[in-house]
Amino acid sequence: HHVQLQSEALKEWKQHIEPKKNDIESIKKDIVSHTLETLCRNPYNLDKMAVYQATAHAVRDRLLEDWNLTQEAIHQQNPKRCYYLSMEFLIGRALDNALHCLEVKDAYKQSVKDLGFSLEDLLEQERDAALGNGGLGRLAACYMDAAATLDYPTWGYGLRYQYGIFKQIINNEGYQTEVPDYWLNADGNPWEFPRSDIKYEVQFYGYVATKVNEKGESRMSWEGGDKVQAMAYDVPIPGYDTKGCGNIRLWSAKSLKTFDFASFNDGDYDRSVADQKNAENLTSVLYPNDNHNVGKELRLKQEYFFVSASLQDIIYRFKHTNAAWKEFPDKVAVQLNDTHPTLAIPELQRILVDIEGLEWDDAWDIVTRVFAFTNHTVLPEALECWSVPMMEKILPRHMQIVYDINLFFLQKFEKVFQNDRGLLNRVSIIEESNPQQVRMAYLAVVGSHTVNGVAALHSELIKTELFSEFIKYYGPEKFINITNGITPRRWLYQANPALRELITETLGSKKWVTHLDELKNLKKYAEDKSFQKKWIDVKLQNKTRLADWIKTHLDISVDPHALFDIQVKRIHEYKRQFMNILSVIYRYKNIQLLSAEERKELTPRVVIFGGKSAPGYYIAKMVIKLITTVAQVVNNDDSIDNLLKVVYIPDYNVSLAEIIVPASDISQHISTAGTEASGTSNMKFVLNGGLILGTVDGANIEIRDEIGEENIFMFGTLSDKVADIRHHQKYHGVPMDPNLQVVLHAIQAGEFGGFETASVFGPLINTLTYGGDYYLISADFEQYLDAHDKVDALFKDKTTWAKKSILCTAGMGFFSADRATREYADKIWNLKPFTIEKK
Ligand code: CBF
Repeated sequence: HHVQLQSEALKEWKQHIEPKKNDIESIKKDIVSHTLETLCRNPYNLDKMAVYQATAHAVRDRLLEDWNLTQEAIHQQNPKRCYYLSMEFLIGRALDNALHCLEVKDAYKQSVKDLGFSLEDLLEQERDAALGNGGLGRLAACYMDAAATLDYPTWGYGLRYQYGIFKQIINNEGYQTEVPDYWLNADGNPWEFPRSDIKYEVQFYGYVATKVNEKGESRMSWEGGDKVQAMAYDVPIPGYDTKGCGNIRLWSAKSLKTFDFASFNDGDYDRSVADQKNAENLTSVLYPNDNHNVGKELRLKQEYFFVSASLQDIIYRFKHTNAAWKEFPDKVAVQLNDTHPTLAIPELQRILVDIEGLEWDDAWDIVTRVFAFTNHTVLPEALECWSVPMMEKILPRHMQIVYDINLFFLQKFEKVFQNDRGLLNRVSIIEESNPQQVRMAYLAVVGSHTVNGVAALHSELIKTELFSEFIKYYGPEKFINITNGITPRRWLYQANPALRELITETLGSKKWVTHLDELKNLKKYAEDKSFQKKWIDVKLQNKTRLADWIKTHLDISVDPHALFDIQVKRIHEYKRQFMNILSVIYRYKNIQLLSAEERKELTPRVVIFGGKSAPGYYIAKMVIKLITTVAQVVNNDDSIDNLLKVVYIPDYNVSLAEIIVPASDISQHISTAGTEASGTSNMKFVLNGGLILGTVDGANIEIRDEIGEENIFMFGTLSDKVADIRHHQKYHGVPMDPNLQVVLHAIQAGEFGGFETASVFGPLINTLTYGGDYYLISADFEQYLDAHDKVDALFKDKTTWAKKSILCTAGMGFFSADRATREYADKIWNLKPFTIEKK
């Protein structure tokens, strides 16, 4: 119930809105006043955290000006809006990003310096907002950046987890252990705004009754059960080169029940607060699984809580415009980031039919014109299914609605494909297992107008495999491809200042920051000796920055002139970090055999790994243990003349990626073909002039097409051959590659950590032998080693390497998140930018 101010009072308010000034004196004043007044600290009890907080508050005030302007502009122009529903937003740090977007970094640097601090030190105080697992969550963050930059009226909706993705610690024995990431620590989070006026009730459990509405019609009604409150927190997302500012609205669960005085008086204090805690537990923690669905009840409740609050908010805003329901799809687009928010489909149908009194078909027409669904994976273990009994218990009315959606869909389907029960079974939203399961991906397909994959190959696989039966009914038009993109702001402009300056100076403007295609103009310098020299120097600076980090944090010395070979991403069998470390062992054993003369010919390598395993993923954790064990042996072997180093960077996150990505010579993206939907770190590395060693999978393929096949090292089985090889291996055993055999023997013989440790690796090695080598490590090993040889050889030719590196960056225009977001806006959302001043 917000108050609308009348003209006189409104005029009065507006007169007192004073824009922040960009001069250093004003900035210092802002920082000092936040120190004294917001934080209640003074110059005698300061620390870096306090000054970081004060600086963050000062910057956020500026962002808020843009945020308010943006809301006002959108309110007045009343355009169609898009809502991006995502259970994950892997945002990372905000301060540096905001300083760049507002183009005030230099002024702040100077101000902070005058006040006795270094801005670089302050930036390090900030905790990452790590509300995501990996690619999917980071993609959502990149798209919010692009939408804000392009002035699209787009908001993100998500959950405000109190604990983001866990912090990874590598213990003394080289195993991953997990500690909670309480990112909202005692110092508070200056980048969020609690909206205590924006709260909704969310219902669970209960039963379904029939009720007669005002029009005398009989309607279903969801009664009883529990209620939890959702409270909004807004996170402003700065746009670059615009006064527009985006928003991610995150929901936090609060109890609706007040303190239970009866139990308190009985002396049962614990019970009296239990309800409160129970409700708040709902948004306590992010499930730490990437590409893996575990089917936990609390997760289902999180998903419903999320979509219920978001839809109530979206509908509240829509109703404010006094438009009729039939206009809803012209005013609202909702993108489902994977199946996680799919319950929004039956939820909107429920609201329209049960509460708003629309007829089923009219409601369904609205629903299917509002939603669109992005699929991010074809891995069977990642596809969400919810058990029907669990759904019936937690969401009894939704379960009925899903049955009806399914029934009507199957009836129509059957009209086209008569007498094919098998086919009907295969496309049914309900899987006839015991217990029955709701196939969320099918529900998402049936309830959306458009389904997109995230890279060309992946979108093709969706059509030919995952949803092939649906194409027969809907036709191919419903299924499109939008290749992922990354934001050039964070992943080049901010993370790589040296390259940013060189590119800007060479191209003569900063236009590339918002028009990434401009990078193509670097091509003409690819063979220019003096430009190559500058380019090589930038890379060396970035490698030195990473080498310093490794020395300071891990006490390992690495030579920045060695070839930096990096694989950082979630640890997963399909991503094949196992194959990488096996090849490192092969390299190590070869070096041992080389003469002094031969060693002179060898390119020294630093192999860098990083990434988290899901806490319950045993094999992935073994891979980490193998890498850290090999690192221990190799790094302490003085006999190999520093020709090889192996580094495991613990707790890989967005902030570390900003240091790691610009420092690669080669990065590895070596998933079994057909398993990695897209990958986005591949784009980040190539944008920063790193070459790729990759399989013919995901976005690697399109990167190759854009930068030229001569500028990428590709190898391995093609996706259309994978099934045959698997089939063959299943029935005839795995033909073991001879070099791989040698490596496995070395592990089994205790060369890494002794016999006891070797036995720990037994189950891991078994995945290749008795396990049938599902991910084709043996089948690809020879080609993989050959590709490594080619990398070694080319790295000796500095000029050719530099040329290829320049052509890599120059060819990456297509992979901007701006292009991808525009494609969503044009092909799916039918969304136009709103009008707002440029900076
Ligand atoms: O589309 C973004 C990314 O999503 C995943 O991380 C995912 O499904 N969780 C995929 O595994 C990536 O390939 C993809 O780039």
